Amino acid sequence: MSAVRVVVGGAVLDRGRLLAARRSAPPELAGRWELPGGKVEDGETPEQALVRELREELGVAVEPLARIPGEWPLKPGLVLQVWTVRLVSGTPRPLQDHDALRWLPPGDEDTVDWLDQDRPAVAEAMTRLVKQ
Ligand code: 9L3
Ligand code: MG
Repeated sequence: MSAVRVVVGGAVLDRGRLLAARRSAPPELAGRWELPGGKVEDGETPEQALVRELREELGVAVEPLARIPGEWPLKPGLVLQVWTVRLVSGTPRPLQDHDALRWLPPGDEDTVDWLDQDRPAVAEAMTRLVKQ
């Protein structure tokens, strides 16, 4: 039995808005919106994976800020953890796995069709945005 694999998601907060990314793959998830990120690789910390994934997927440098408490099962053996992150450099572009990006101000979080597992962390990220 291998340990549960962690998928990290980044709640990118910038200028009072939260970044939402629309998946282009796999087919069963295409069109749904998520906090960008992906699987932690062997030998990586979750924070390192987050920095790598957001560089690969969006072409930006980010700094993890804080873990959003909680853990959300994705499928057997895979759980989602989420960190708030700040943009250090670059402008996010959908380089891989996404075909659209949106910056959502507080109140607009329900205007995109989030993946179910992302919704609790999105709600919490929005409350942190308001307090920023
Ligand atoms: N997933 C769910 N919410 C997220 C992320 C980044 C990922 N915020 C799910 C979608 C896939 C799995 O985790 O089933 C692996 O993600 P990826 O490596 O395809 O991004
Ligand atoms: Mg990904």
